[in-house]
Amino acid sequence: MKLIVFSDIHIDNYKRFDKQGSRLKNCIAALECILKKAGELCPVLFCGDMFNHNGVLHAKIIEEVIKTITSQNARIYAISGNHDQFSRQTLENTAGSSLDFVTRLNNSRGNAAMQLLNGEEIVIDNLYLYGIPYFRDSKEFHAKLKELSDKASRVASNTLRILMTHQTPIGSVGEHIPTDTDPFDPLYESFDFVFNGHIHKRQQLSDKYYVIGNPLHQDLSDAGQKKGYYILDTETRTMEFVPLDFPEFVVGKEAEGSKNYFVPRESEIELQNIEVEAVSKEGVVAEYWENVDGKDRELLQEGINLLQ
Ligand SMILES: [Mn+2]
Repeated sequence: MKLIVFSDIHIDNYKRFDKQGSRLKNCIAALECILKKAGELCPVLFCGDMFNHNGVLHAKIIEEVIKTITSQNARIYAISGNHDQFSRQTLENTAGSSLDFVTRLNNSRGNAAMQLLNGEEIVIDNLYLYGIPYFRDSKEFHAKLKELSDKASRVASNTLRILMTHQTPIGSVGEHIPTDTDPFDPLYESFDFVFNGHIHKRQQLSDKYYVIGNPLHQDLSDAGQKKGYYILDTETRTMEFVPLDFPEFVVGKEAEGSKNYFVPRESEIELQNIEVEAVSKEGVVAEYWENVDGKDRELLQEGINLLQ
């Protein structure tokens, strides 16, 4: 059997670099490419962040996503990422999730089947699949990981055990950014593969631990990276990266005839008469936050509290 694995598509009607809805169209086209490749027989694993704007889903976005999933008769197994969630995931409470709406709406319509995993074990032929939605609290994530690791360790070893997560593993980000799990944690030993979302740069962190990455460029932090998705061959247990061809963020001067998004180098931005206002520390953090993420107000508040 083959499995398609993708993550962090962050579907939204972006305004920057948009030409008459082109950015949303590209997100939907990428989703369609991936689901088309899966065909009717091959299950698709999705590691979180289907949507970009926490708690806000335009009707057009919902309609486009569901139309694409139903038209491709896709069978999708997913977990909620932080951007899908609009309330906090804890051990006691399942976070509210845009992906949950879309799953229910989708399953009421036709042949397509979506399933959102929330810490349970499901069996597909000879495959045991586990999924943990995004947890902000690393201790709670660890407790859930332990529970599933114990479950997976009791499964016969000639089966394939796959775990999906949406966290920040050691080795995936710069040393100053906090991480919340170690790819070499012995709890991962019960699984044959771990597919993690959240971090948009794809990386293999151990023989089994893969950061899947996003399938198309979202912003300047993607510059220089080739994006796409993975195919897992469950017989040979090998992963193949499949690149996708969508517009990319590029630092530098606009090249004529290119579909890419060009962001001028800082030195090329003309300095105008910028009046420097007296801003508070909080203001600086809030503005930085708007630029890098801008959605997660709860986390922003935590950052500001930390400053005070
Ligand atoms: Mn993401």
